Amino acid sequence: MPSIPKTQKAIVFETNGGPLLYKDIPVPQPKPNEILVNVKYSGVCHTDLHAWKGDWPLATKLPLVGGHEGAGVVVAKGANVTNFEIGDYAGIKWLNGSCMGCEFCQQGAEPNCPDADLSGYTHDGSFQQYATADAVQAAKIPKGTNLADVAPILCAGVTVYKALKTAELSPGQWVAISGAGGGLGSLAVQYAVAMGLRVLGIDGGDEKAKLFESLGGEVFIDFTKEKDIVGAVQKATNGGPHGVINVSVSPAAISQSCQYVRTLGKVVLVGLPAGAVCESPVFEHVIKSIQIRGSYVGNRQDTAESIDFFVRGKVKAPIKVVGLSELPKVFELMEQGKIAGRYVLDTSK
Ligand code: 8ID
Ligand code: ZN
Ligand code: ZN
Repeated sequence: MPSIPKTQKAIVFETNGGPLLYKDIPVPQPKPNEILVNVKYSGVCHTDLHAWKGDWPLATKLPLVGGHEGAGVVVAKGANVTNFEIGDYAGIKWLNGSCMGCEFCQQGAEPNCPDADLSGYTHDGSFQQYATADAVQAAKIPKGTNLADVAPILCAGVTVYKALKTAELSPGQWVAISGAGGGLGSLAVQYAVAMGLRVLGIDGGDEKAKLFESLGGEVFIDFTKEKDIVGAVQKATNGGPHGVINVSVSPAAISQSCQYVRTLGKVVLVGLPAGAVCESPVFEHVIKSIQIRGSYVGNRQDTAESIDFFVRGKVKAPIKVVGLSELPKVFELMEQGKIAGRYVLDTSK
């Protein structure tokens, strides 16, 4: 049996927007249905920044340990857990647990459960060295997997994979990724390429343009330089993309996607800017018969499938690894839109 310490390092905040304290806290005890994961690496998702700021209409627990892209090793488990053994690799994801009995859980829409328990939001998450997770929802990660590389798959990967399925596109069709250079976006480009789609990306700056091309994207539009985004997107895709995956944190970019999407196309909403409204002019919406769909992480099957793409080498998030204590700096860069790809925290530093 691995020896489990009584205390551990974590990043904790006591008020939304308050100090991000790097400090020692007790190691949690798994409940009968939970595993205890020694988190080795955790990705930093923009959702963690929303949680810290408290800018969504859903309260976080306080004090809170954020984080929901945790990859690590199972070191203990509750008496009822039969699907994980000590030493297995496991992933902490956004959906920590759900009721499994409501009409949404029963049809596999577990993220939409009204009683969903959320890692790094209503349940202490992966910005600590030891985190608990409901064994039913915890992700299975094959032994031998690189835990730093797989971490971003646990939210960003699952989410964009599900969003692409929600767009119901066929190989050879155009998909636009709005926010293509960020954490979700850079993975969305790769999943889309792996699915045989033609990819147009929108984001800002040369670093993100270069990253986009290195990931297999075909056309990049820089929103900081292009004045007529709608016209440029429609021209490059010969009439507009068949689907749009919105992973930016910009209400204007989201509404714009309803204008440039192709006739009969699908606009998928993923990014969650605070207080945003998606505006679609009703006349064009009807005449073009477009569809706007929300997509929220993924269920257990989506998780397994998205991890499988990673294991088979089809997708790999462009990551930068820094110590857990560096989280405040990562949030600062994220707020400024300066992160190309994903930052991953090493919990040992
Ligand atoms: O299940 C879900 N729906 C889900 C899951 C995970 C994350 C939703 N999210 C949400 C997050 O809460 C956040 O609101 O998706 C959003 C994006 O998360 P992220 O990818 O982790 O954020 P990022 O790495 O900061 O990337 C955002 C990108 O958007 C670009 C930025 O430059 C950055 O690269 N961007 C912005 I801000 N404005 C833009 C614009 N006008 C833009 N790109 C194009 N046009
Ligand atoms: Zn996330
Ligand atoms: Zn439920």
